[in-house]
Amino acid sequence: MSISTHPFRKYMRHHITRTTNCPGCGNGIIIQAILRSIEELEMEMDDFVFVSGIGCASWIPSPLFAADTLHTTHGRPIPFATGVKLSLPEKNVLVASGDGDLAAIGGNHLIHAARRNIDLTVILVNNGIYGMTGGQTAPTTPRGVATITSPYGSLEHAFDICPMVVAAGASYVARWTTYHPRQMTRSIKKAIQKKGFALVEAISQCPVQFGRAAKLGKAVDMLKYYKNNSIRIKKARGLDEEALKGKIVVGEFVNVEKAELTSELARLKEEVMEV
Ligand SMILES: Cc1ncc(C[n+]2csc(CCOP(=O)(O)OP(=O)(O)O)c2C)c(N)n1
Ligand code: SF4
Ligand SMILES: [Mg+2]
Repeated sequence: MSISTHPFRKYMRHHITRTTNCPGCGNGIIIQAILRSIEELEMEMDDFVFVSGIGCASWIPSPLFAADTLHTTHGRPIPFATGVKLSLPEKNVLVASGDGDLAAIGGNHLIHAARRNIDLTVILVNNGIYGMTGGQTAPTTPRGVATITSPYGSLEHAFDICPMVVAAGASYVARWTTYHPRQMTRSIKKAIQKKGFALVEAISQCPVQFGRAAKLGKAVDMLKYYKNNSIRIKKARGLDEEALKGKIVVGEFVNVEKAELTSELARLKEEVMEV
């Protein structure tokens, strides 16, 4: 389907006629999941401010979406988003960015935003690599996988993003792969509606950098890999480390209600003004 006849064309800027993604990139599936969530929630693009950093995944909202978008510096979308949310608390602030952007250079911002439980929605696109800059090892690259900077296989242990963000204090955390677009959409809708820090980790294929280096084949082979190696969190909870080796645990990791920063600030402001 061409971009001009796509049912979500109405959500895209008119001067954009082509995508920045390579053929087979998972980013297209994630773009659809975000836009479908907005459509199914019957929300408007004006209800949102979209924020991204630098990397292939950072092109998801900007310049594609016909909305207020902030394409910021590498690793810093969450600080920018925090500033937007504090000054415009009525807006839904949605960050869409890569694993390198949010969990490597931006890792501290990620855990501290979760700790503060500020009302942001974060779509963390995890392709296990620095895609845009040529395929270097990321903190999310699975141990043993070869990349351009670890040709004999990465010796490092990878971050397990979802449990890390749960431990930091987020209100909503879920993980799906691009093989699970419906489930991903349901989680993005919940993340948007959650009053608090909400993160959806989208495991996504980068056939050009990751797939080639890890010898996982083309995009379809990577989707089949996700299908065959994903395991629901409920089932995973009963299994030991050995049984979970190589598996992608998918589902909801946490969904709780707790005090949120912008509401707490508004409450405090009222209390102080009354004195
Ligand atoms: C301060 C700074 N350091 C490094 C870079 C180079 N750089 C740009 S994007 C990127 C990594 C992108 O990886 P990721 O966030 O995973 O996005 P992907 O391309 O994989 O979607 C790097 C290292 C930069 N632009 N700025
Ligand atoms: S390099 Fe990888 S992540 Fe970047 S657009 Fe191409 S396939 Fe997608
Ligand atoms: Mg990446």
